[in-house]
Amino acid sequence: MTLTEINFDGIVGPSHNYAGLSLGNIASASHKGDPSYPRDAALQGVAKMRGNLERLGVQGFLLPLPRPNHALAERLAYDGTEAPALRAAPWSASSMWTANAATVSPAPDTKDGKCHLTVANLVTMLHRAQEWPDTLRQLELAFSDAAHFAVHGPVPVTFGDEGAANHMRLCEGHGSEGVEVFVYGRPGGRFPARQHEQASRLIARAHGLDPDKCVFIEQNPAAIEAGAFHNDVVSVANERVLFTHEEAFADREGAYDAIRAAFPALEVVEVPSSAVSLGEAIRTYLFNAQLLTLPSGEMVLIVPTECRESESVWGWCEQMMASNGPIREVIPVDVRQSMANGGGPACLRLRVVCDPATVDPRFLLDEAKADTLESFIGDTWPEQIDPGDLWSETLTKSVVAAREALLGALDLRDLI
Ligand code: SUG
Repeated sequence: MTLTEINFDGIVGPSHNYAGLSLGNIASASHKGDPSYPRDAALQGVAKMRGNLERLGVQGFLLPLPRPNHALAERLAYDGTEAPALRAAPWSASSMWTANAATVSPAPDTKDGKCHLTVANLVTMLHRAQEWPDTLRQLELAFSDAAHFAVHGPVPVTFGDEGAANHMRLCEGHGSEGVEVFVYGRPGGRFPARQHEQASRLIARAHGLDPDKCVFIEQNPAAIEAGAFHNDVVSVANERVLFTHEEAFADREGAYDAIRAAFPALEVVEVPSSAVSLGEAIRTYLFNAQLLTLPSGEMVLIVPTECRESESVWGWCEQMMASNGPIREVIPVDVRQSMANGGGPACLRLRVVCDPATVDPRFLLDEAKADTLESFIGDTWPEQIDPGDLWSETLTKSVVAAREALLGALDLRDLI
């Protein structure tokens, strides 16, 4: 059995819009009320997947969830008079950020030798808290092979859990035993701390991880304050490399020491604040990058194009590429529609280390399926959504029809 890292990208749903729903997410707040372009957004996502399929030879995807969510609207006693945020929540296409779908512990790390996935409860934000039941259904379908996967329901709602966005894994190779790093926030700041320490500890126990191979680290409150609402906005790990901003963790040295104690081969690639300020790192999403090991063994970093346009960020990247460090190339991709809601290349993917043959093949991409996605999205996804369009009969009909047509084309009508 060949264990491979598969990136499951969220296909951007036809209801993608900018409602400013996420307190503490600066991009989302600053684009509130802007027109959105769901077709462009979804095509940008497919182009990113195509690039990675070509680079890695394997790529997965998860489907948009049913929107508008009439059951949520009913629970909100929706009658058209509510505050704009409540009006918009049932329309959110936020499941596109699959880094928040679940926390994943690959088979080599777990007691029973299965890959464990716990769906994230996302309780901190109303528009995200509606995701988990439909996400769970999808995970149960994609990873239904019970000999290889264990899919868990959400942790109790008392403990906010935002999934893989606050979880990193260090290992010699994806198929070998890893050290799992859980990053949590402490409440009490200006913005919500969305990952609760107890949620992370509970998941580590439920997944059957070896306590000596788990590290729990506090996120820097200053980073949350500056807009890093998830840890993956300020650091990312791949194999033995931790790529991080100097100000990512509450106790910088303590964090590196704790990881090194469990994983002595750790290589930290740290970007100092003097080279890239915390604010610029968050604005450009340098760390919300996909740090990938190519089949050649070379490591590359897929960053948003915003990084290429920033003097300090690109200057640092060029210097890094010229050095002899582990990250050999930095590749910009255009995911601007997602970025405007605070979601970069890393937010758009959930990493699952497994044998691709054990995954329901309907969730795996190939060139022909990428063509299908492009053609359905091009024909049926709304070109533009203005905030006032939400709940209009025309838009409601068109987003429902667009999603259902795509599910039909992918033989995934089970998800309707
Ligand atoms: O939860 N934005 C998402 C972005 C999630 C990014 N994910 C990771 N960092 N892994 C969020 O804040 C904005 C929706 C709106 O405002 O309409 C939003 O939900």
